[in-house]
Amino acid sequence: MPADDISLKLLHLLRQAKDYISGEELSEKLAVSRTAIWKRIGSLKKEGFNIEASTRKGYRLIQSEDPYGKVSIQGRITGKILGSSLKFYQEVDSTSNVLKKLAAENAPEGTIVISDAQAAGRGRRGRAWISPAGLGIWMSVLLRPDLHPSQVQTLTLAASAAVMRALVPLGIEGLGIKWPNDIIINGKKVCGILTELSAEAEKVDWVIIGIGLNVNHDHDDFQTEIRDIATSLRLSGRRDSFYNRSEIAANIINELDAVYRGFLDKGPEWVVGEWKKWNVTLGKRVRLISQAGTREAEALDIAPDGRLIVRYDDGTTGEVLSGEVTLRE
Ligand code: BTX
Repeated sequence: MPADDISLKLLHLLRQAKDYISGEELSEKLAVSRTAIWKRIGSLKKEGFNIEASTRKGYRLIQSEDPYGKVSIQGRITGKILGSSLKFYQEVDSTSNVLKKLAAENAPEGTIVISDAQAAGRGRRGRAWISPAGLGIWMSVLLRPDLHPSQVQTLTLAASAAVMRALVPLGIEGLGIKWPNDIIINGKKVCGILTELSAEAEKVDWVIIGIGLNVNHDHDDFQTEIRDIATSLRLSGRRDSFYNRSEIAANIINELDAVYRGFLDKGPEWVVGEWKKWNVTLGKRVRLISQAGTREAEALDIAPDGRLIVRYDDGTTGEVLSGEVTLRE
């Protein structure tokens, strides 16, 4: 039995027991040595679970909200592909960088890296993604789809649709997706998605989807340069208590698993349909900023490969693969 599985089952037994349960009983039920139990208890405590140990009576879990960590997240994963291997860190430079190294060492599809903080979180085009400890979800997911590189943009749409499916039940007003990769609440960015790939001419080797979600930030937790453009779930939703990051991270993983499988089974049109349910871009006037310059247009539709279809002011239409979009009312 892999170590992770023992930790999950151990936690389950401690929860069920509600009071002390002896090391002996745990070791019998899990069919591992008492030393193995003792080691797992140590790592659960390190993750932040409040477990009391008594030489006479055994172990007891003081029930409280789960800490943010590997076991809390993994215990909620129900998907088939994503999360089979999950690595959790307190701080890394960037979860996508860590995962790139694992991808180069042949890590399997579905491997996930999450960190409580990132010292050098990355956005697109060399921009920074500010990722302090204790406040957000910073995670990267490894996919190995059998795709042509030109089809990968649809996966960015799949990821934003999945994040929306996980956030909608929280009941926060004003949530929407701005093409291609921003999740916004009333115009402010709450989540950014960075898709990176490695491919040969015709075939993708891996795709890494990096998701950064601001969860429990208060106004002052944002650095001044992004204070006016950024928001968090807590700032826009339930102000009086903290959101459970383990639960939200697991929900995002589970939804991404479902949307990814939908993409593989039903095709890109289905993903675009999911994405459109929450888009705030189509039908709006947009300002397109690309290397070629800035142009205004009306956003008409999304092509199955993820391109934005627009009508320029001179009446011609075009398809935009990437670039910045500013919504104009
Ligand atoms: P982006 O290029 O669309 O957005 C980056 C811009 O967003 C920055 O220039 C800044 O203005 C603003 N910004 C920076 N930090 C935040 C924040 N915390 N909240 C809101 N706005 C912010 C978006 O890129 C893609 C971000 C992906 C981040 C994930 S986290 C896990 C993974 N690891 C990693 O290094 N990146 C990804």
